[in-house]
Amino acid sequence: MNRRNFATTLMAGAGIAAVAKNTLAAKSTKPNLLIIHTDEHNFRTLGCYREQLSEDQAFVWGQGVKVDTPHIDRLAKEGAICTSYYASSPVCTPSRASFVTGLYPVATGSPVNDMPLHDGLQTFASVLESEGYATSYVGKWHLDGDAKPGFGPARKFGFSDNRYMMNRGHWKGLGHDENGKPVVLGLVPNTHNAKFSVSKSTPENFTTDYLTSRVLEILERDKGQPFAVMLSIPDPHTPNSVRPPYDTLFKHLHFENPRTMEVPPESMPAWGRKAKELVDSLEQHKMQGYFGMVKCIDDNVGRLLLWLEANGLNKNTIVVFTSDHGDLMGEHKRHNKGVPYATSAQIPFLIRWPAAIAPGKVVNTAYTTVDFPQTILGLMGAPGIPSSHGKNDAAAFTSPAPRIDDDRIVYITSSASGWVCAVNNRYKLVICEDDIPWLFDLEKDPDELVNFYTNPEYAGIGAKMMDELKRQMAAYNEPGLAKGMAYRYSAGPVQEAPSQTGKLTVGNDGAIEGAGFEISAMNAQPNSWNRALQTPKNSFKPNSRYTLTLDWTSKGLGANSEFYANFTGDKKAGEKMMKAWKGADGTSGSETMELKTNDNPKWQLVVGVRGPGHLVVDRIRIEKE
Ligand SMILES: [Ca+2]
Repeated sequence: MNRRNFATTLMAGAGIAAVAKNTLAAKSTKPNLLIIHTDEHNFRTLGCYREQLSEDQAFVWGQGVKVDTPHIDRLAKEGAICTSYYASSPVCTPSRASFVTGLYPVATGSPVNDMPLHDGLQTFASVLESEGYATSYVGKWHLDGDAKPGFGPARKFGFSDNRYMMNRGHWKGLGHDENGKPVVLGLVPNTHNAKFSVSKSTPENFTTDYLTSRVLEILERDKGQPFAVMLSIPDPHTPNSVRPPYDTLFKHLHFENPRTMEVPPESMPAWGRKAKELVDSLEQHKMQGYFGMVKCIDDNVGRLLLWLEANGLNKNTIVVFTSDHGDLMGEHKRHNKGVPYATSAQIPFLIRWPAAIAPGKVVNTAYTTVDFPQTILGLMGAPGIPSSHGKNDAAAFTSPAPRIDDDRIVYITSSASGWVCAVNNRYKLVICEDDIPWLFDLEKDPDELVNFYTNPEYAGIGAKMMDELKRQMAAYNEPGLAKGMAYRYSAGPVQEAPSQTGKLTVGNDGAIEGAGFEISAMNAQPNSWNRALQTPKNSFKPNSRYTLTLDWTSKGLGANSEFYANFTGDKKAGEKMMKAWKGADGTSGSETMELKTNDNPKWQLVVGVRGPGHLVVDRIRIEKE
């Protein structure tokens, strides 16, 4: 029923005065919806997320290396921020398929990129359309197969105005042809290449601005009736380029390597090391360009918020800011997404609705994009999608509680590449074909470097996450199960991947210091060497004397296992100084060691456990004499 029919129906059974009153009531209570959706958005690049994090987590590229996002932050201040919202699958198409349909990707026809949504699926937009909303979609869609750019696809999935829906492509300039239809500027016929100079692009034709301007036109057109508009900005996805002045705004910033980049590949989970290219440095101009794209997005969010305010629509318009997945931006030696690490799989999710959501609310409950349709429709008082896999958790958002901390477990999947994951507001369990299960404690180890799965203290939570993961994999037809893929459910007697938690710093006096390193290798092979920490290359000056002091605690060292500290110089020449010691469970100790380096600048220190055991390095200090 559209709004006109609604009014007519009322008129048939009531007097004119009653109609006027009811129509007004309907108008004032039916909330509008504006979704601002970005592509590949690292949540650490938003001020409101940095505020939720420790300094260490907020500034992984160095102190003060940040982009300010006052407009996006305003949505969090005046509404709710979700701290555990995940892509159903951290890639474009499947995550978006879940976001619109409320189904796990395999049920949508779109479990991997460029596969089209099944015909006839209901979406939150088709529900709102039948509720009388003016529905529109502007920007990147990626659910209509491999069409590129593919403007205005015939299948609309409830977005009645989809003129500016663009299937896919990350071109930087958009415009109109002589018939007023959107075009990619400079597109070379029969190719996907555009001859378009970003450095000469303008607020009229740069893609982020262009799409926002089209949304403003639609809002102006539809403001007299309930509307639901989704703006899908293709940035800050690669290529990392942006129009002036954003292209030079962050030239002064130097991005340091995130500490998780310094971990040796052999200490990473198998699903983490599988990348075309593991990176060991950052390209400064690309990082600066990413920040520039985010800043441009924020300013465009500001344009939209200003319009709502100027038109008196702030209070009754629900504004959502989110993305399809994240971008690791160098963390864990990777760029982009596709893995369950936080900045790949977790998405920003902010929702402002002054009429119903208390300002400054923090929702820590875990959700995936599968939950979006049911919850948004629930909030709007519209019927849900009957076949949805998602949860209507509208009550969590409308409750007066300033903080929601439900330990609900959700399931996320790679859809295609052989890992699955269960996550809640504190723990994350990942299983794959060729490694033992990895259990992260996101509170103790937000860098996601330590595998707690084999730590006896975590046996209960590990089993709980595993049971729930298996249940959801079966319930939602995990594609891996359908293919008979043998995910490993339990740890066998295999070598543990070594892990490093703390950070070493080099002081002004040349001393190297660090704390909080930990290794859990309870199921390791008797003779395996497992690292807890290693110093960066070239930490030691040639021909110098050093003293190492190491305070440690043992938590379950096997009878034949040892802790060790090993200085190595030129490995081929056998330059090595090692000390090993044993410690019963619960004991702690302090070791000292002297090192005299020679001409070789490559001296390095590795500390770890040989064989099964759990070692905590409470403090390490290496002083130069
Ligand atoms: Ca994407």
